[in-house]
Amino acid sequence: MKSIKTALIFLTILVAPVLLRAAGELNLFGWSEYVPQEVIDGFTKETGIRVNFETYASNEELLSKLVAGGGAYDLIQPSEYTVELLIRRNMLAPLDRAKLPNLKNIGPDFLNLPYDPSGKYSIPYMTGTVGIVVNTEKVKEPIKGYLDVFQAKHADRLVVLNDNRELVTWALHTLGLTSSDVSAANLAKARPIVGAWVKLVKVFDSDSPKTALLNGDVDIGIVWSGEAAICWNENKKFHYVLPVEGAHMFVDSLCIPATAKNKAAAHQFMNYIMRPEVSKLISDKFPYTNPNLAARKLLSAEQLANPASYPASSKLETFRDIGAAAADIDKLVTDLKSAQ
Ligand code: N2P
Repeated sequence: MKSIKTALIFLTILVAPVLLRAAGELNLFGWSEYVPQEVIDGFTKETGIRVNFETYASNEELLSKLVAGGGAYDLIQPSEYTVELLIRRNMLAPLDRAKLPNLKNIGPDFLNLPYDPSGKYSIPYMTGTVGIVVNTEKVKEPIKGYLDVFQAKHADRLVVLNDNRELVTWALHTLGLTSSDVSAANLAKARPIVGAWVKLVKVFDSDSPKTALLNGDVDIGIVWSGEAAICWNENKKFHYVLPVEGAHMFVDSLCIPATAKNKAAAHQFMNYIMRPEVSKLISDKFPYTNPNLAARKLLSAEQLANPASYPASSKLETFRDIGAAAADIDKLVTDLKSAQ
């Protein structure tokens, strides 16, 4: 009897790692502060699939690592304009809809958008806006738009996203232009504006811009809405303002690179995060605008009333792929920052 028991224990020790390996792995490359560890752990617990998770803080970082990584990633999380670019370059694998029954939970307004008109390559993860957080205990005058933020009197009191496309777009908006009006002539007009702005900024941070606001290092921020929503949850003195000149509404997706080696696991993860109760966990931790309407039903009235997570609609624009001008924008901002 004892020897049978011992044999069984040995067998388990020998077989378990093989089974685990057979369950496979998933290389996830996503935005920082966006995918809760709890969700990743829940997926592994249920499926046995080990998730290797790496993060980035801009679409441009994602792109350069994707190109350099040569097949290292199975699942990525690009924003709308980057999905469009990746499709144009044939860098995404078409999705197998049969493996994604939970797509039914996503609101129709978030499906088949212009960056992926037939929804062949992407599923929406979260959406949000880029707007202004004001510490109203410190800033008494009304802040309505970018021009109110970038004032000499606010020098060294600002945190803004470390994102070149965002920065240039804000300047274009103050000129009455859209995020796609990126001709050389328009960029030349935006240049001195961005040049003056970068001098006023205390902190550039795309990972966790809330930190500088919460610890009182700065009084105003231009940040992702989920970061603003966390500030509001911490203290109601932090108000969220969508800039009057126009603001970016991003739609961040999950996509599978064409070179991915674990496409089945990637589909499994996509379907997993679209479960209402899993998607709710994402909203609990990172309060962006959840496109999953079944999950929204599980959110509290307070979560849905957070003005940064669910803002009253305003002048919003999603970015489009701008081709070669993206490199010009990168250079423009990099030059201005290093000239400081
Ligand atoms: C999460 C960043 C939000 C993504 N930290 C902006 N597209």
